[in-house]
Amino acid sequence: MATTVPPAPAKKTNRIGLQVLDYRGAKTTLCAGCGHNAISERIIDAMYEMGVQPERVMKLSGIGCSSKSPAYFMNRSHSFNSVHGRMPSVATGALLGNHTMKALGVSGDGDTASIGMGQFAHLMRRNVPMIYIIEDNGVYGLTKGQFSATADIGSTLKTGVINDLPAIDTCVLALELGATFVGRSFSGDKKQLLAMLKAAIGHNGTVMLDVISPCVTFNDHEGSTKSYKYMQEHEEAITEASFVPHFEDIAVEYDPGTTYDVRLHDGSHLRLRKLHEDFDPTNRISAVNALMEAHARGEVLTGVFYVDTKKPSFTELLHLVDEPLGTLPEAVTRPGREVLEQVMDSLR
Ligand SMILES: Cc1ncc(C[n+]2csc(CCOP(=O)(O)OP(=O)(O)O)c2C)c(N)n1
Ligand code: SF4
Ligand SMILES: [Mg+2]
Repeated sequence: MATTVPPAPAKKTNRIGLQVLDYRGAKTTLCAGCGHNAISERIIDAMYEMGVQPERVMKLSGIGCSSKSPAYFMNRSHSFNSVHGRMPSVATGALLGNHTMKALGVSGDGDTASIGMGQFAHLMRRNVPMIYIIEDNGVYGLTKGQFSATADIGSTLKTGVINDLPAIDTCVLALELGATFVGRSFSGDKKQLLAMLKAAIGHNGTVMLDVISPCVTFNDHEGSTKSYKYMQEHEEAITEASFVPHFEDIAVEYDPGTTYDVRLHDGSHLRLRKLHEDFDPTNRISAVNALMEAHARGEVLTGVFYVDTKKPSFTELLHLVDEPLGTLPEAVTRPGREVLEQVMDSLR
């Protein structure tokens, strides 16, 4: 008797026909339970769900466990693992070479707030159109757990050493320096982080996301303020982010009194429900105040703190031609002797 084999179930694909597998990378070599792995998973989900073409993405990083993580997602994308703290200048150069690419930078709290501080400041100030993620664990994980500049004062190392220097708040800094999308999340908060990453993909300007990402090997003990337990007890969300991508119908009801609707560059909508009454995510001063007040209460504020969709990005300010500089033909980029002579004549 002939047997009929049931057809294999259709593989789930996104709006550009790719499977989630097409957004994966190499198998992680980070410690099991490291917050950085959870962030890589959310990046995969966000890029897949937004239907971003992996070949149109450049992944950039510095040095650290966090900076290794781009190897563990999107292996069809372009990647550049740069020098410690120098990812911003590599990213700026790469984007000037091809501003049609989506740039995603992954850094660490050491990579950003110690050795990379100068470069970070100028990236924010220029509003370079890229997503800049700090995988923030308060320590130099790769070099075995020394305190970083984002470690809170009074926080202890496993060895009992107490941190006696104040922490740098990278979100307050990014706000002051000019980033146009600033937020903080927690690697353990899947829903919040995914919504923020999807909105980040739709923004045109610098997105600075500080994601608390516990280091299970060196900084997840009692006394650490960057541990899973501390975050579970002290996380205080200021906004609840939901997201309507540009390819979906936006007719979802919301109350304009309590929710901001931000239309992003790609036509997507970021809906921010205010959880604190007088908070305004379009006001930098309000965002800085909220962060400082929460810090004084010992809370870790999360959510999107600030969005500005009007400020021109660095590539817009430079009035770059539409065609990427990197693919312009030599005849255009090297005008030749006659043109040079005309210029010289005009100066005589
Ligand atoms: C120029 C230079 N200085 C110092 C180092 C040593 N080093 C490697 S990674 C690192 C810190 C990494 O910390 P972080 O950026 O927080 O990443 P994590 O490992 O915690 O994810 C340091 C100091 C280096 N590789 N290069
Ligand atoms: S040492 Fe810490 S930061 Fe590095 S992989 Fe392990 S848990 Fe993650
Ligand atoms: Mg670190």
